[in-house]
This record gives sequence, structure tokens and C-alpha cells, in this order.
Amino acid sequence: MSTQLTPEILSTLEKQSIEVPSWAYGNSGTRFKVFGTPGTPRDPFEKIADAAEVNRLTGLAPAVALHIPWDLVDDFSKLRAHAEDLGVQLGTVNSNTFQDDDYKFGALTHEDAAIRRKAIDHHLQCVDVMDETGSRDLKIWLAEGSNYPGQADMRGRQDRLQESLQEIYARLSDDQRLVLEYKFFEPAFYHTDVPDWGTSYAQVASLGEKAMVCLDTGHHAPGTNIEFIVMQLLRLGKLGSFDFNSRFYADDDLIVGAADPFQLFRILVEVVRGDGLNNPDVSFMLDQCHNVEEKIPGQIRSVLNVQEMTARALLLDRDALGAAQRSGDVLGANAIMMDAFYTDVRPALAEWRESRGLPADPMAAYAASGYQAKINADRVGGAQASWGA
Ligand code: PSV
Ligand code: MN
Ligand code: MN
Repeated sequence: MSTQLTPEILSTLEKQSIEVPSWAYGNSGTRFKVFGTPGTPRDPFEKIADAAEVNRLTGLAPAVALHIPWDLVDDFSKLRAHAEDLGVQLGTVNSNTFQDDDYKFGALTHEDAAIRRKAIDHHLQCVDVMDETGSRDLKIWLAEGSNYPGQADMRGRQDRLQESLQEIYARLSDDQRLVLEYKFFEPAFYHTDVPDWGTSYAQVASLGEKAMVCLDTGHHAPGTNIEFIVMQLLRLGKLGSFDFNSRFYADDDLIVGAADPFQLFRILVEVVRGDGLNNPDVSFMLDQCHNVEEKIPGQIRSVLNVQEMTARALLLDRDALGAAQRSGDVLGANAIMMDAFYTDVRPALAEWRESRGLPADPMAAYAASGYQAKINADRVGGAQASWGA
């Protein structure tokens, strides 16, 4: 076994888990076109089966996030048993207040109490689902905001948001949490009600300990130093979860680590620095769509990218870095970071996977498994699941 990855690093990597989103397995696209693909799941049970395949081949993805109502089923205990039979768990429950005409001008922030009531009730229903699925986290991303200056009373909306969140928070049991995701724009273009980590932090801090911030890596303005935000939220004890993905322009939801592997490395360096790795308070999730590539291999590639970059972050020589920082050795400190980043850990990880009974190359193993051909043949008829249905 290669000595590059020490036993200590390997035992840390062995504990890593990354939750995958049910919607990654459905068809998705842009506002221009959603491409259908053979073998796409037709219901939540089939999405879970695909997610379980990712876990079987990588040992990295033991939980699947659900989206309500897209993944609504009559009996969640059956879905839970189905997941457990396949070796995975049902994870975070995502609410959805962005596909209903009533929410055109807001949901939890709406001026009309009846619409706020409906949006709060939807979240309470999500917590009911969590009770049945055994999920810990309710993830709230809100598509609320305005398009034109003067259109909305931004201050009043913050107040109503807090009131609505308080009611949802009060419904959580002791072992459940709420994570509030921020996003700087889209679908609203002038103001967004939870645009940044500061707003999310302010909203959740006044709720209580069970409310945390969700950081989606694709939800920042270009050039934002995301690892600084990671550091700060960890320092404040309020980083509840990551939605990992990558982006070139906006909320592209591309494969994590594909657009900017160095940024992913820098984020993971701060995660390790702030004790956020394998920390139950800090969930690692993917929030991605696979519009043109195959979905299951897309998810396999994604969790492997997170694992690879975590290994590189763990290789960082922190003692040497600390010494360089303290002595003002600017270039020396930077060289230590770059040494870790440029270390190719792929052969060592492949060897290590094999030693644990996993395929050395999970992508190749999937291609050889026959699973895709089987689902292509089996899943004919019925409506294919898509992002949004
Ligand atoms: C919309 O921006 C979004 O991509 C958010 O990141 C959510 O996490 C996701 O959809 C699922 O609701
Ligand atoms: Mn997200
Ligand atoms: Mn997003």
C-alpha cells in the first residue's frame, strides 16, 4: 500500500459520507430544453435504487436527500424500508415553495397571511415526512424576492420570514434540525430575501441551536472567497450543511470539483481546519443536476471528486504551514498549500478502495456492471422523473 496516505488519513477518509440528491437521478435541463434519457427513474423508489448503486460502488454515499412534493409517496415507511434494504438511508428533506402560483410574490415572506399559512403548513408537512423517514434535517431554500426597486418592503419581509421560521422551528423534535440555504439571486433579480450567509445566520441565530446555515457552493457572486465563509460559519458553530456543486457562471449545478478543483480544495482545507470533517453537525450533500451526461456516473464522479480533494486537504502539512505563517514566509506558506493541492492521490485511493473490497475504479465498475442496460430495458413506460416533477 502506498505510504502517501497515512493510516490516520485513511481512517479519516473511511468515515466520510456524502448525501446525494434524489433529483440528480431525474431528468433535468435548462429553461430551453429538458433532455430525456433512457433508464431514468419513474418514481422515488427507482431514484433510491440508483442512489444505492452509487453507494455500492464507492462506499461514500449512504444517504439520499428527498424533495417534497417531488418525492411524495403514500407510505414513507415503505420507501424507508426500500432504502434500508439497499443499504442506504433517507436523508435531508427539502421543501418546495417555488412551483405554485400562490407563491408568485413570496411564501414565508408573503404579505398575505393566508399564503404564509399555506407555506408554513407545507414545511410542517415536511417535518411529518421527516418523522416517518427518520430524517434529521429540513432544508429550506426560498425562491423569494423582488425584481424592481420599490416592488417590495424588504424590511417587512425579513420580519415575516422570522415569524414563519419560528413556527416551523417550534415543530422540530429535539433531534431534528432546520438548515436555511442562501442564494444571492434567481429567480428574483433585484433582491432576494435570503441572499447571503449573513442573512441566513441572522435568521437562524435567533431561532436557536437546532437552526443552522446551508452553504451551497454555487450560490455566490463570482470571485467570492467561499472558503472564508466556510471558516467563519464553522467558527460560529453555524455551518449545518454543504450543497456541493460547481459553476462557471451562475447556479450551474455542475459536478462538484469540475469547474474549479482548487476552490474545492481550499474549501476542504478550511473544513479540516475548523473540525468540520466527519462532524455530524456539518452535513456534506450534493446539489447537482446532470443535464447532458449520464446521471449515475455523474454522481459517482462527484463523490469521488469530494473524496480526492478531501485526501489532498488532509495531506496539507499544517505544522510547516503554521511555521511559515508565523515567520511571515509568504511564498513558503503558499508553496506548502500548492504542494498538497498538486499531489495526485488517485492511484493511492484506488489501491485503498481495493483493499476494502470496493472497485479500484468505480466509474469503470459501473460501466461494466450492466446496471445501466438493465434499467434502460426495465424502465419503459410511465413518466420519467424530472427536476420539478
Ligand atoms: C435552487 O437554487 C436550488 O438549486 C437550491 O440550491 C436548492 O438547494 C435546490 O434548488 C433544491 O431545491
Ligand atoms: Mn442547493
Ligand atoms: Mn441552487
